[in-house]
Amino acid sequence: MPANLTPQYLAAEKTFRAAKTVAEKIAALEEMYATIPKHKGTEKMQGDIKRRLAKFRQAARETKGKGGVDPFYVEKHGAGQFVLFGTPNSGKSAIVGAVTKAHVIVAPYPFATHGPVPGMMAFEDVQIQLVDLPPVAREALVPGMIGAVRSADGILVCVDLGARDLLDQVDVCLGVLEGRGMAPDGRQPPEGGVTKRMLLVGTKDDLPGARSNFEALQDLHRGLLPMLSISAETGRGMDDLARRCFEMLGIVRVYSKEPGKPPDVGQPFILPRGSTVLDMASAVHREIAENLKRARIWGAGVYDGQPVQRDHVLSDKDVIELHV
Ligand SMILES: Nc1nc2c(ncn2[C@@H]2O[C@H](COP(=O)(O)OP(=O)(O)OP(=O)(O)O)[C@@H](O)[C@H]2O)c(=O)[nH]1
Ligand SMILES: [Mg+2]
Repeated sequence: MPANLTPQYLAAEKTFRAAKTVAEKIAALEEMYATIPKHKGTEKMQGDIKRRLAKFRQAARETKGKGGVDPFYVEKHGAGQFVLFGTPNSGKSAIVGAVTKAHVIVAPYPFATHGPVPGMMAFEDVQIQLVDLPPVAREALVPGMIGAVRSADGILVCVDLGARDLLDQVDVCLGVLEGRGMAPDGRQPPEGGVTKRMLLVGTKDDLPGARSNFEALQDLHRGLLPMLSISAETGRGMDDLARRCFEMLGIVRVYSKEPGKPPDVGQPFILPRGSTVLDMASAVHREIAENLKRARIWGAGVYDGQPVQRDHVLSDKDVIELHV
C-alpha cells in the first residue's frame, strides 16, 4: 500500500533531518507523528517514529539529570502546548497569570520574565498548556528560547493594542520568527523552514484606542494570520482564547461508553482530527483495536447509537461504544 505522505509530513521529516538539538528533534518527530497518514501502509513508519521519539525523550531526560539542562525545555502536558511570544511589556505574563494557576511576574517594566513559565489553561474538559516566555526584541533573543518556540504546538504572538508601536511589534515578532525559519500556517515556509500554527493576540483591549487599533490591524494583516483581541485585565476574550487554541490544535475529543452504561465523560480521549473508530479503539487498548467487532456512536450527524464501521471518522464530542 502506498504511504501517500502529505507535504506537512515531508516538511516535518526535513526539519527532523536539519534539527540540531534534542528538543528540536523531539518537536519534529512529534510533528511527523501528528501528520503521518494513519493507515496500514504506514504502520511500520509510525512505529519507527514512536521508537525514535522515546529514544530522544529519554536522552532529554538524561541530559536534564546530568545538569546539562536546556533551561527552555518544558515537558508537554495536556492536549497541546502554546508559547507566548512578544516584545517587552506586551502583556504575555498577564495572560498566563489570568488563565492558569502559574506564578508569573506581571510588571510595568520590560524584560520582567526571564525563563519559561508553564501553566495549564482549561477549555471545557480539555487542558491546554501555555508557556510564558521572556520578550523578543529585534536583534536580541534570549539564548535557547527559540527551541521552545519551535517545539511548541502553536505560537501566540502577543502585541499591545494600546502601544504606539503596535505595527512595529507585529513586524518584529513575525520578522524574528521568519528569520528562525517559521512562517504562519497556510503561508509559504521560509527556505528550509516550517510553518507553525500562530494566533496574533492583541492584548490590553481595555486601553483607550485599543479597539480601533485592532480593527486597523485586521485591515492591514487580514489573511496573513488569524487574530483575536483580549484583555487580561477585564477578562474579555479570554474564553475565546482557550477556544481558538483548542481549534488550532486540530484535535477531537471522544468519550468511551460501555454497553448499557452511561458514557465515561470524566476524561476525553484526545485524537487528531480525521481519526477513525479504529484509532479510538487503539487509544483505548491495542487488544481492543485488534479484536474490534463493531461500534456504535452518539454524536453530531448520526442518530443515537448508530452502528458505524471501523473507518468512520470521528467528530468532536462523539461518544463511542466499542464491541469486541
Ligand atoms: N490595561 C491593561 N494592562 C495590562 C493588561 N495586561 C497586562 N497589562 C499591564 O502591562 C504591563 C506588562 O504586562 P506583562 O504581562 O508583565 O508583560 P510581558 O509581556 O510579560 O512583559 P515581559 O515579561 O517584560 O516581556 C503590566 O504593567 C501589566 O499590568 C491588560 O489586559 N490591560
Ligand atoms: Mg512577562
